[in-house]
Amino acid sequence: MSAVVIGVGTNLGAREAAIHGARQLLGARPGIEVVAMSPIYETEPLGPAQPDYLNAAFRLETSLSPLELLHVVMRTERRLGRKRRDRERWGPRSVDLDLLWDSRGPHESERLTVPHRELMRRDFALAPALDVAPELGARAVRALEDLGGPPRRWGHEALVRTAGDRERLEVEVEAETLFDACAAFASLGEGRRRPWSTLHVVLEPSAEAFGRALQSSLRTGFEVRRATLSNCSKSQWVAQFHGVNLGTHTEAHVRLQTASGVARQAHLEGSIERPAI
Ligand code: A4P
Ligand code: MG
Repeated sequence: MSAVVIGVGTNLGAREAAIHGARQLLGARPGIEVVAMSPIYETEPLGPAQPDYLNAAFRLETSLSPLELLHVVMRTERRLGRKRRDRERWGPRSVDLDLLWDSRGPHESERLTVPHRELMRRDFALAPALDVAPELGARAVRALEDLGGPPRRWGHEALVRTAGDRERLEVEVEAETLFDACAAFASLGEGRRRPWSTLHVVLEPSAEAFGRALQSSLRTGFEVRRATLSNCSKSQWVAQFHGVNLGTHTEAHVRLQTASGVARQAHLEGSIERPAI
């Protein structure tokens, strides 16, 4: 299995949906697993005057060759509705998927150049690529600094990193809100076509952000130590959080139930166990 970074850019239509759609379609292909997604950045267009882009990157584990991957990404662009007229050089497009980097090393052929020719000159490609592939190294970090640093982050998108195998899956999440994080879990699960029965979630380093989101529901200081997703199906899933109240060290168990697709409609239940004095 090899690690590959795919960059995604979109500035026409439902931009965020195109990014998540690309992630799901790529992850559903045999021989490809999407193991990480960068945050989404909102970036100024390079090229003719056109709307701002959303850019992100996926890290794949794949058994496919670079040319097989190129075929898959071009098919994925078409399935997401990319039209020929979107193909003006550096012009606006509903979705553009590029092979940015491949752990197997450079590839040069008539149809494909990897790393992508422009990678080191584009902050919108370099920043998300570094998020999911720190192996790009000091040269890439310096190049990004020379370009003025990473572009601005868009919305409250979660950074999701996964590790594990069929039996075991660990997910690390960084998100502004609980809902964003849970929505990211749900779409990742769907992308794998494997509704989770149980998911143990490693919350470092974002326990604080989860705690903040939960705090308003529980009206108490709360640090999440452990979270579990269960009863996951396409339309409904349940997240359980276990943590400690920072002020009093009471234990709390929180249950969040939601339906995917309406990620912001969530039902939170909390119970707090006061320690015996
Ligand atoms: N190709 C060669 N190498 C690669 C590679 N590493 N990955 C060939 C993907 N494709 C590669 O692709 C045309 C051909 O490039 C493919 O058939 C493949 O054989 P394309 O996506 O139709 O066009 P292009 O050459 O990539 O040129 P395009 O799409 O006009 O330009 P870019 O370089 O993709 O840039 N501004 C912001 N802020 N964010 C963006 O994402 N993107 C572009 C498009 C312009 N401005 C932008 C952004
Ligand atoms: Mg392209």
